[in-house]
Amino acid sequence: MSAQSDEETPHVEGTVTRSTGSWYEVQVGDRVIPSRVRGKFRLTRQDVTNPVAVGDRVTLRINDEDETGFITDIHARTNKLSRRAAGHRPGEEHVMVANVDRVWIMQSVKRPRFNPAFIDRLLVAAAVNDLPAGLIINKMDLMGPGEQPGVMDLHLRYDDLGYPVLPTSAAGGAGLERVREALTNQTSVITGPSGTGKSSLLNAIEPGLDVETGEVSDSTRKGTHTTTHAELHALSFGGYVVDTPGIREFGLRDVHPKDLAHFFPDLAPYVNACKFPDCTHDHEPGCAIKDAVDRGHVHPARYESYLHILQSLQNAEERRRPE
Ligand SMILES: Nc1nc2c(ncn2[C@@H]2O[C@H](COP(=O)(O)OP(=O)(O)O)[C@@H](O)[C@H]2O)c(=O)[nH]1
Ligand SMILES: [Mg+2]
Ligand SMILES: [Zn+2]
Repeated sequence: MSAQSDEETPHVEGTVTRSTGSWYEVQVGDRVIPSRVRGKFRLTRQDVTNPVAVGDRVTLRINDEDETGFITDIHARTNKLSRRAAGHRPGEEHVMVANVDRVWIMQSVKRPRFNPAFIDRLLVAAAVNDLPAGLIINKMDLMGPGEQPGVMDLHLRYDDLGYPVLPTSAAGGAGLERVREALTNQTSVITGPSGTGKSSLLNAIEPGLDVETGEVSDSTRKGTHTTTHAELHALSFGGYVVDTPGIREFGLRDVHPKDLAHFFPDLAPYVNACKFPDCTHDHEPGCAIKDAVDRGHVHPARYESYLHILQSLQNAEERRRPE
């Protein structure tokens, strides 16, 4: 079915690592091919701002004269990390990264302070987007001897829920081998608050990456937050990693308050045992989730995060409701 010109040069497969709007960088083996896309993809997907996203596997035809490519096919995605587009096309979907194997939520022991509520919010966002998640706890070198039990508690809280926890020190080198193992041959997204050491960690596991790090002053912070174009960094030991600012709101606002507990693997098993089928697990009598918290089966901090997110979803819903 392909056009005559398609048959003159062989088609190859690659991964989109960068997008600048009209041009895409496609990794094919060790080569990076600047490529364009067939107009038809733009025309047929009007609900999406970017028909080809970073992380997409594509088929392309390489023009050997100028070493550029022409994307002729976009393969089906296993999943995607998207957000609502802002600006001139509000509400449309903007795919940040496609085919993500795991999202790693990064926190530091301190500076900036450790924030479990932030973790829980991102874990829900990851679950809503069908993305496996894990935690990286960086700056372990800043942890005092008395703070050790808190980190153990963290392992129990998250590792037991199926979220791998990797303690690291990008500065001191601790835990880096386990990070390399976890990222090998995967497409990984590292996200988390600014200053936790995401870029430092990438440089530590792959010195050639040369990602910019450092304290971000308040005056320059505004500028960095507008960076919405994710980039896949190829890893020498196989796989890709994306360093991206917060995915905090991704998909969360599409969750109906009554469905929220399903995205907490520790709460979900109890939802059908509540007295009321429409239980919000907040104030109702006979709530199986509250009972599980009281009996020590659910960590109180997790339940607190649930209530917190529930409240924000209910507030958002009220704002949307017409008078
Ligand atoms: N003590 C300590 N400082 C770190 C560590 N990792 C990063 N930092 C420092 O934290 C600051 C922010 O790091 P950066 O990688 O730019 O954070 P990002 O905003 O998450 O990318 C820099 O001053 C780093 O030197 C660590 O493991 N231990
Ligand atoms: Mg950074
Ligand atoms: Zn309940």
